[in-house]
Amino acid sequence: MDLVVLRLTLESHQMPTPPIKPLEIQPFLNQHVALSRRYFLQLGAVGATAFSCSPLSAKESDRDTLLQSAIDEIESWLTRPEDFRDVSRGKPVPHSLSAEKMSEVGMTRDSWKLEVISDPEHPARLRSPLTKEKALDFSELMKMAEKNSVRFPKVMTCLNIGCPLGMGIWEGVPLRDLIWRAQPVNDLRRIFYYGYHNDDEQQMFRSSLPVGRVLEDPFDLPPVILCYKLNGEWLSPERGGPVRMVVPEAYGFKSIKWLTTIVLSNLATANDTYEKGNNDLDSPLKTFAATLSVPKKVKPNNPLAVTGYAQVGISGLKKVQVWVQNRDVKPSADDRYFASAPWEDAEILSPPSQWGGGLPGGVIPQPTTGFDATGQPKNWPMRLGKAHWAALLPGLPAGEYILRCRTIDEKGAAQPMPRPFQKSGHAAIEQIDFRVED
Ligand SMILES: Nc1nc2c(c(=O)[nH]1)N[C@H]1C(S)=C(S)[C@@H](COP(=O)(O)O)O[C@H]1N2
Ligand SMILES: [Mo]
Repeated sequence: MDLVVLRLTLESHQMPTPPIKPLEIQPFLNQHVALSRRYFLQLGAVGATAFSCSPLSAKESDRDTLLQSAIDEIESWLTRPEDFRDVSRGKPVPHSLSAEKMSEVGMTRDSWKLEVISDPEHPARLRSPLTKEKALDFSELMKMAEKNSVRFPKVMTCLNIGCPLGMGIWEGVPLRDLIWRAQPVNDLRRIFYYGYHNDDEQQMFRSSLPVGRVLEDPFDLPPVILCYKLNGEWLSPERGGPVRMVVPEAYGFKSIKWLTTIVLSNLATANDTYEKGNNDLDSPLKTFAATLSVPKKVKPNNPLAVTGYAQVGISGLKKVQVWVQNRDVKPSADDRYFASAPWEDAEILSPPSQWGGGLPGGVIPQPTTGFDATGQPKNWPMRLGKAHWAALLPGLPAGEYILRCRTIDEKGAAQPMPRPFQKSGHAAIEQIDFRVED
């Protein structure tokens, strides 16, 4: 609960994203999966080219033990549903209600109902709105799922927090399948939707999409879904169950939890609750990197192992790079994003041998977008997912240093470009201080 309150305070005051320090991250890494050595076969070779004085070589058996043990501590690729960071508004937050109350207000699979209605203010013409008596219930949703359901991996990230909340495989029915049930015929330009909000208009958290995004999937994106499972398990109340919206390419605020109402509208502009607070409502996920572990103190001339993650945004991920700056050497003031610094490539880790996240049987469910029939990824790293990286930095003389990491996306843009503004999602270059001393 305290955590929830903290997040909400952060959000409502629109504070800058807090830098992610290794110590703060630790509590969230509740499920370190010991990744098998065999899996990182390729790493040695990549590492050796990254740092010329690195003791790495192309042979697995020669893999630097310092780096390997740092890699062994990296969080799992998928996050257990209960380990997601929670961003939920409401007094009380709906997932804290008693079981009895939840069943009274439709927050259980047995009691859930979803209405699809026309916007009274900007009506869309519908032949068959799904109002009160005709509202969809969970068993009907499951019937739709038998005909057509999808699963895709996606990282959930709050536009205002920056550090991903969790990585999941989300399962659901394409929203458009439901929209067609309402038989829209005309005057439909936007779809907005909201969830249970303690029956208090003031607490409503609403999001919206242009109808075109719902009816068709541009740029090979997965569809927008009515999501009922996460990592193979029924969606918990905390994650927005029984049903939440999940918008693959969007920041978290588009993925409304405890979904109750879908409104088909002829409104031509966005009307998301997140508009308040100066948020950029049309921003797809950005690519950026951050550290997971950096030693605070190192002995002179001893190599340091550094690990981290990258959020792979809409423009993909080509590289993760790191740069160590001696505090005594000031970078040039007109190079805001350190574009001319001597960045070195880190290693983007291969797919893990264990996915984590509490997947039943530990296997990727079949079929899942982006994975083949044997449960292996078709491409790596995966767009809209997470990737992990590691680097072995050469030993340094005594002094105070700043470690920075950044991504290069598939278009060649170096973080925080091409979209550096904070209100379209976090992409600022992280900086971590460390000291080299005896
Ligand atoms: N009904 C409702 N849905 C919501 C929210 C909310 O407060 N109420 N928060 C949104 C925001 S801002 C984010 S970032 C994500 C967080 O999802 P998570 O709590 O599952 O990590 O949920 C979104 N869906
Ligand atoms: Mo958010």
